[in-house]
Amino acid sequence: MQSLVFFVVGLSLIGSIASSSSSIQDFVDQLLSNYDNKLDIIEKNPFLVDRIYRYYQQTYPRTEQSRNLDLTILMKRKQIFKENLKMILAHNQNPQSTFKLKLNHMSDWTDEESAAIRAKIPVEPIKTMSRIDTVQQRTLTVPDTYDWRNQTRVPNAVTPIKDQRHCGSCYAFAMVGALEKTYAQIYNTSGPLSPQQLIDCSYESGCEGGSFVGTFRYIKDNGDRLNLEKDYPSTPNGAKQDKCQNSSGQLLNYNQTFALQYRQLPTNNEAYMKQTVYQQGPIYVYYNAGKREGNNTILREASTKFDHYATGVYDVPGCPTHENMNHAMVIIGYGTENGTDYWLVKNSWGAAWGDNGYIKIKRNSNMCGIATWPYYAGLF
Ligand SMILES: *[C@@H]1O[C@H](CO)[C@@H](O)[C@H](O)[C@H]1NC(C)=O
Ligand SMILES: *[C@@H]1O[C@H](CO)[C@@H](O)[C@H](O)[C@H]1NC(C)=O
Ligand SMILES: *[C@@H]1O[C@H](CO)[C@@H](O)[C@H](O)[C@H]1NC(C)=O
Ligand SMILES: *[C@@H]1O[C@H](CO)[C@@H](O)[C@H](O)[C@H]1NC(C)=O
Ligand SMILES: *[C@@H]1O[C@H](CO)[C@@H](O)[C@H](O)[C@H]1NC(C)=O
Ligand SMILES: CC(=O)N[C@H]1CO[C@H](CO)[C@@H](O)[C@@H]1O
Repeated sequence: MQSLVFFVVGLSLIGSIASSSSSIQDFVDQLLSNYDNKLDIIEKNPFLVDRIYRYYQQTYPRTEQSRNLDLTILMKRKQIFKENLKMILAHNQNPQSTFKLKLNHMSDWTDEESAAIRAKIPVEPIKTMSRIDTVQQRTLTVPDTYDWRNQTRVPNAVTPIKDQRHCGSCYAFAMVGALEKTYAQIYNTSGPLSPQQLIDCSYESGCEGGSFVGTFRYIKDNGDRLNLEKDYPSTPNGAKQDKCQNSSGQLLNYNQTFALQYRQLPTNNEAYMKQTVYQQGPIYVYYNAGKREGNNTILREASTKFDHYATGVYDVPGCPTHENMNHAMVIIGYGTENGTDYWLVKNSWGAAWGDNGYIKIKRNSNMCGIATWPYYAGLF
């Protein structure tokens, strides 16, 4: 009987909330706020799932190209959406968790679509020994909390969130994120740099992935030059273009005293990473963003939770630290929230993802390999 009553309540709520601008997660939370057995309600009311999913589709309409009217695909998407909805509701009920999840534009993506924005990162063994940062301990005392978005040492060191779209080009976005502080330092203005130039011109693998070292080498070979994003814009869907459109760009050095260089940080040394983030600027990290194909439970968990992260400190115990490194992001700060140390990380999946495009990832436990292969680049 309860579910029948619920239907009526649910439908009237849909009518009133759908017209406001509340997020899909707020919508669901309000809809289910009076129920303890949220998962049961979802499981027993297919009609309710239909209505929530319809609201979701209105919130995130698909573009013409990706709209697929094939009924089996539509049913499959709805099933994926339902599984994600249940996973999110279950996670958010856990009072022990240090973070919350939310529905977003990725909540009905197939495994293949999720895989497409993950990249193949060529493993870079410690072959470039000369580039390893050998200052094993910086002696500097650094603040306990730091955020490169708010500081005054180098105004505009962090630019607005970008979106790599359906392309495994995180490596290019992370590279520009790591260099934009250097641009701001040289030109004293905000300089969103062009990931598209790196995707098209660097001889890395376009939307199939690439490496820090490969993209850095391209910039050096290009005379320390990289275009601003406005002069070399991204393609509408993030895809690689057939040829390099413009290999000129802004000079990323000042004078003979300092050269544009990079260093790889010693692996799994987060105290040192913290000092480096404060002293040098944002750093580039490889990361295990999970995987849904196959039967690896922990990788699947790391994938679905990462995709739906909302707020708090992300922590998936047991997330592998040396395998499945398939993403690159930029650490732009660090701190402690409710007793849990975190890295403040800039992603390139748009501002609708995560906490306005950012994520706090647990610090001092090499969470998902964040401390396995860190790099920084700049003038020194
Ligand atoms: C940098 O730009 C800011 C604002 O545009 C200006 O106030 C400041 O004087 C500039 N600093 C230098 C060193 O040119
Ligand atoms: C290439 O980009 C530069 C800005 O970096 C611009 O001045 C130039 O006109 C562009 N060239 C072409 C052929 O688009
Ligand atoms: C290069 O720039 C640095 C930082 O602004 C400055 O200290 C140094 O004197 C400059 N060197 C030359 C040769 O201009
Ligand atoms: C995953 O497990 C299911 C059932 O246990 C099995 O049918 C399937 O073949 C497995 N898939 C892979 C990729 O191992
Ligand atoms: C910190 O913990 C308190 C009590 O558990 C909770 O109410 C609060 O939301 C938490 N703060 C953050 C930022 O997660
Ligand atoms: C500590 C602090 O003030 N952090 C702020 C830095 O700036 C971002 C946005 O630019 C805010 O969201 C943070 O709260």
